[in-house]
Amino acid sequence: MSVVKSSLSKYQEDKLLPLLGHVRLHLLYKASVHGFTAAAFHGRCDRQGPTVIVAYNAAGFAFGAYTSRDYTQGGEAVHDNMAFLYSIRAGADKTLIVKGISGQNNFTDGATGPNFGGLLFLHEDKPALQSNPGTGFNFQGAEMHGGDLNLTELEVYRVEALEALLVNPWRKMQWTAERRQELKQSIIDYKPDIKTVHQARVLMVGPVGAGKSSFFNSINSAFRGNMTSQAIAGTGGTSVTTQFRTYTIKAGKGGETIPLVLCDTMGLEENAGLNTDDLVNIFKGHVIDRYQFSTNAPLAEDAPGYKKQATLNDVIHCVAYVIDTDKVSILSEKIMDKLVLIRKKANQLGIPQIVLLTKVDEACSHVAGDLKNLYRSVYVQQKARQLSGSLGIPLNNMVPVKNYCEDLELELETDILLFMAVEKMLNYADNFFENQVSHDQGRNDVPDIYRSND
Ligand SMILES: Nc1nc2c(ncn2[C@@H]2O[C@H](COP(=O)(O)OP(=O)(O)OP(=O)(O)O)[C@@H](O)[C@H]2O)c(=O)[nH]1
Ligand SMILES: [Mg+2]
Repeated sequence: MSVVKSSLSKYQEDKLLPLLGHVRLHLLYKASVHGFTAAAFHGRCDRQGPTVIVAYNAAGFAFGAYTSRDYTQGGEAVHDNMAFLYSIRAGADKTLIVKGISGQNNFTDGATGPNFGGLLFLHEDKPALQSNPGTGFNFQGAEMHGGDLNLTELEVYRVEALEALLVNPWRKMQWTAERRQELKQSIIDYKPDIKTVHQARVLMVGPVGAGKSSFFNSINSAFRGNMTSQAIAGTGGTSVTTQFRTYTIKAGKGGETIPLVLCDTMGLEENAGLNTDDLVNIFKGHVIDRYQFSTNAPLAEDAPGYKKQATLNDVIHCVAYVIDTDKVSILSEKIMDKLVLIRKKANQLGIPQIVLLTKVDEACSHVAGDLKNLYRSVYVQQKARQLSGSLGIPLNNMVPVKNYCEDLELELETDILLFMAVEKMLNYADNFFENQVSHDQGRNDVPDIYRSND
């Protein structure tokens, strides 16, 4: 995915930032990239906390609105005494700032484009503005936008307080080359607790575009020592991955295979995507590599892709839910229901589960600037806590990572986070093996619970 670039000029940024205090701006939405529609705006900007809109027109104005409140599409008229409109124009003496009219509401939290009464952006899902001075805010149209109601661009930024870094990180980290080497070696040396099992099989499950395939590519790159992109990753309306894939990884080109198999699945969607019955088949080791998922019907027992005699080598030993950090607050009810159901099935089979919180670089500008800020980012910690609460997975099973996507070279910090995620997966796979203690060590067949059809 190409990085979405801000259209703010240095001049405009220098004028805008002082209006907002000691803050950093994080671009959430850019209409020319994500679409000039209310739905595209809400999809990226709902529940993001304080935001500022920047609209641009051909008359040379950069203008918009700040609110300290969330967009939620709750349909309410919102009073926000922090909200204001502003306009920046090169050559103008000073920036125009317009506070709300006392006693009036400042915006309507509906499903339309952002509606600040006096200014309604994305009018009729077009690059257009509706200007109604006197509604909520009093201003002269000529001063605000020069009377040009066609937008050449519209951006929304999350306004992040610069203090939003914890003094004490919530996880202690060592960002050294020795630590990277130690983690890498411990993974290479890993041996499952059951003699007949040679590799830990970890399954990645999560919404479309969360970064499942990229995680495998990143781990593969970190072990090989150079960038690889064996799994197809990218963005589409629906899941880019349509086959079940089981990937092995080599420690260096031509090196030994590491004791981890990463299984990649099709993304979860509200009404389509990965079928939860197929997932249970995968948990139980019945699905072969390259099985083409069908969203209509799960794999039938008599189909060619169905492996009848699954052994402990074939079953899943740990599940990793892969979730985009920035999307935690906007996971739909249907996706949450699916995740809860998957979690229930995994619990029934005694499979330990962790969460990979991806795209931490996109989620927080402090982290984008320096990955070492990861465990000091208040935003990332909040998202981890929020997801931990809603899925009922303890906070210490939340593992934030950054995948290699646009990078040309490996980075120490990225590698360390990736290796830590794998270390966690292997520790949890061990818990799975420990749960099989009553199982005869010399045997390789699955526990009885795997034979029931629940
Ligand atoms: N900035 C950033 N981008 C990421 C990260 N992980 C993935 N991406 C991007 O997100 C997009 C989707 O990544 P994929 O790995 O294809 O996601 P997926 O979960 O396999 O998606 P489906 O197969 O469609 O379900 C790609 O454009 C990646 O480059 C990350 O950690 N940081
Ligand atoms: Mg994929």
